[in-house]
Amino acid sequence: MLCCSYVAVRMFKVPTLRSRLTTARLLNSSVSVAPPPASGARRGALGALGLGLAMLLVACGRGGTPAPGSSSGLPIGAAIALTGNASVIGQDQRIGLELAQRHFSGKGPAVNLLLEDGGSDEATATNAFRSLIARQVLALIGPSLSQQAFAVDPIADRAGVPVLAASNTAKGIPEIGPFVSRVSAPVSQVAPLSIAAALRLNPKIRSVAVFYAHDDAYSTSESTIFQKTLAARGLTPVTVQKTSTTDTDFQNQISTALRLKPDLIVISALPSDGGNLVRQIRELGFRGLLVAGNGMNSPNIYPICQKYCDGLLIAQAYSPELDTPINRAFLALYQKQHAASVPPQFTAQAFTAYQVLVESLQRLQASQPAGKSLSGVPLDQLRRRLNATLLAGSYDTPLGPLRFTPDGEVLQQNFYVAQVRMQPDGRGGRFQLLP
Ligand code: 1QQ
Repeated sequence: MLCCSYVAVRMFKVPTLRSRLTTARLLNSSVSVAPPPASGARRGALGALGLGLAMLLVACGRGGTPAPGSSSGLPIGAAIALTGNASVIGQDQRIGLELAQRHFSGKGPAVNLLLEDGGSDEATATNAFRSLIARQVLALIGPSLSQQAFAVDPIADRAGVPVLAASNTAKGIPEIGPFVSRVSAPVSQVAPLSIAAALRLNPKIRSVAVFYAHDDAYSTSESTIFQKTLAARGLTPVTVQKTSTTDTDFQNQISTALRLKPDLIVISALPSDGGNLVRQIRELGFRGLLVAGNGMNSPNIYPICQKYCDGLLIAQAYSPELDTPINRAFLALYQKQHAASVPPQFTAQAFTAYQVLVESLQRLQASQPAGKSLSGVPLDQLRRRLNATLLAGSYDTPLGPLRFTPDGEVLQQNFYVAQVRMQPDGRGGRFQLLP
């Protein structure tokens, strides 16, 4: 999948997007590959290898997963977790991107979405980012985890490639650099809501146990916010248990916590460690309220915690009930494929990230002199203009109206809290929004 090495692409000098797209079309490839210019001497030597490398490029072009129905157009890369712990979330994101492609197809400039597996670790995300940047994308969506973003966003930022995060919620993501922004609201805005909901459901809560995955940036960041929110309510945790995203057995930490008789347990973890933790907490007899964070914000946790997912409180940056034309259209597209269920938050956020990029490209196209298409603009200039246009725009999205601060932090208005309701057999469930 990641065969498009820098070596392979260095031989062509293709300064504009138009010539790059032409190259791709000539190669009968569904992807677009444009290299940085080679030096004069080197160019001569490399020229002799043209045919062979052109064939290699065709092969490499098949490496990423071109989105269905988008074999040409302005290239946008997406690196999301299709493997590993966070693939539970990546599956939701992939659906959001596919629905957005369908929705925006034929509206504005054609986009060619290049999807790569960003995995759930830094190394896989780095390969995906490097590969997509080498394929001369205008912008990147991803990676799935903040832990990965802190490793890979600086690579894109240094290369002048805009990164729009669709699910990175840790503190400090937009501050990585001027080319980094996000549509995923930060933990500081979202996480306190689930604590408030728990205290509304049970005002008698006095004693709280906190668990968090200490080796994950989002989990650490969110837990800090959870603990601050609790402290502001006069609730200092009776214990703070550190876990790891690779743990599967939590008996020791749970037994320690349960001896302190908590009324509430608050968890920041990724889907599979978090799902196992929830299941084991219930199996060991805890009956109180459980708050989980964004890492468990997907119906794909059901097979992990099964009937024990029931009752989990999770704050949301998306409501399927939002009654706007764009959300109704998104919901209808989703329900065509997924019958009676509603889109998960990560699906809505991925759709939104794609929307923001497409609408920014539309605005850029509209600002071009008559008869001049964006594909004639030099790539580095187009990326810069795309970033500036994106940050300056307002968007009516399934998440509601969105804007950005000059730093790239999302400005979103509405957030919610859901409670997971499982069927008694534990096979299915739903995220029910609390009033
Ligand atoms: C982050 C997150 C993850 C839980 C989303 C996939 O919020 O890593 O920032």
